[in-house]
Amino acid sequence: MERITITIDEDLLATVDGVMNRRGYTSRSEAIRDLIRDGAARENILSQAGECVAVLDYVYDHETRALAQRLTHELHTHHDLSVATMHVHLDHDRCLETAILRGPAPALQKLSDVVSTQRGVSHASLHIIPTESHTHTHPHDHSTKA
Ligand code: NI
Repeated sequence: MERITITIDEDLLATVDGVMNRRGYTSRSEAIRDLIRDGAARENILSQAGECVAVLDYVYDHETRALAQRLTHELHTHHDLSVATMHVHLDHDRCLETAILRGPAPALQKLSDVVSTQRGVSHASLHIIPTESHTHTHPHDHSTKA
C-alpha cells in the first residue's frame, strides 16, 4: 500500500466521517478506500463492452403532464434493453418504478440518463451488474487497516 496526501474540503470530510460512523469503519483511510473502490467499479463497468444486467429505480409524479406516457414510451423505444418493470403506487402523487434492463453498459447508462433527467422524475439510481466478464477489481480485503 502507498501513502498519499489529499486535500479535502470540510463538508466532504464530514460526509466521509458520516459514512465512517454509519458503516462502522475503524479508520478514515478504510472508508475513503471503499468509497474510491465504489467509484472505480462504476467507471470500470461503464468501460466494459460485454452484456450487463441493470436495475434502474426512480420515483415520479404521475400528475406531471404526460410523464408516465413519456417514460413508457422510452422503455418501448428501447424494448431490446428492457426486461421488466415493477410499478408501485407510492402515495397519492408519486409512483416508484424498478426497471430490470439488459444490454451493453453504455446503452443502459444512456437509457437511465434519458429517464432520470425527465422533469418530475427523482431519486433515480442505476445499478449495473456485469454478466459476462468476471474480472474482479474490488478485492474486499478488509484485513489490512491503515
Ligand atoms: Ni402509480
